[in-house]
Amino acid sequence: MSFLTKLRSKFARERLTVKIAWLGLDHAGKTTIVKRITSGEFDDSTFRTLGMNVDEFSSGNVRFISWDIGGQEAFRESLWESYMAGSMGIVYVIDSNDRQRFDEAQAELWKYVLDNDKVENIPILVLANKQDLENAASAGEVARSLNLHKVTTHSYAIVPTSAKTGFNVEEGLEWLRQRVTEKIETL
Ligand code: G3D
Ligand code: MG
Repeated sequence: MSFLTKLRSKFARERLTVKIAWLGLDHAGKTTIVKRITSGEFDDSTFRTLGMNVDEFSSGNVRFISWDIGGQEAFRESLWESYMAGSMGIVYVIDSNDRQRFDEAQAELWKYVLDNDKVENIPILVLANKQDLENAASAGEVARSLNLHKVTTHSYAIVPTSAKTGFNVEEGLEWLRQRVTEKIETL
């Protein structure tokens, strides 16, 4: 067995600990999704995230250290870049019901993540959240608004979710778990 093969099977057996960063405008639902993952329930008493929350949760063989960063403008400018450093995945959350802010969400995603030389080629999971709301935009509409078809530098997926009902939250996380695991195995 070659050294690399041995290393890969060691990774497959062992738990990987991976930092991920949650990004997206304020009120998109980041903190509520993290709460849903860690508690399995919808908690509508989340307070506005001032600064950041750090949580841990597991999916399969991966233990995620999750950094949920306040989305307010003051935080975005000063904290996003430094908090993204060392992340092996980014979750970008959109309020699919707030079409008025799609342009702003698109500009932020491209400025801080996709057009940012300092962000390495790490997988990006886009969550089109709040799908339980009647007028929520579909994942396709959100993808078009974010210009995701122009992404060539990162592997990405867009998944419609609801932190309220739990719809697709685990599926989204599973996509990220697979991408992160693959990336580590090809190192
Ligand atoms: P943020 O961390 O991205 O800033 P929050 O966003 O998690 O604080 O959520 C902002 C508001 O959206 C919260 O409501 C929260 O309950 C709500 N929310 C989050 N996800 C969903 C969802 O999937 N569906 C619905 N219907 N609401 C959601 P409040 O009322 O506390 O502002
Ligand atoms: Mg928050």
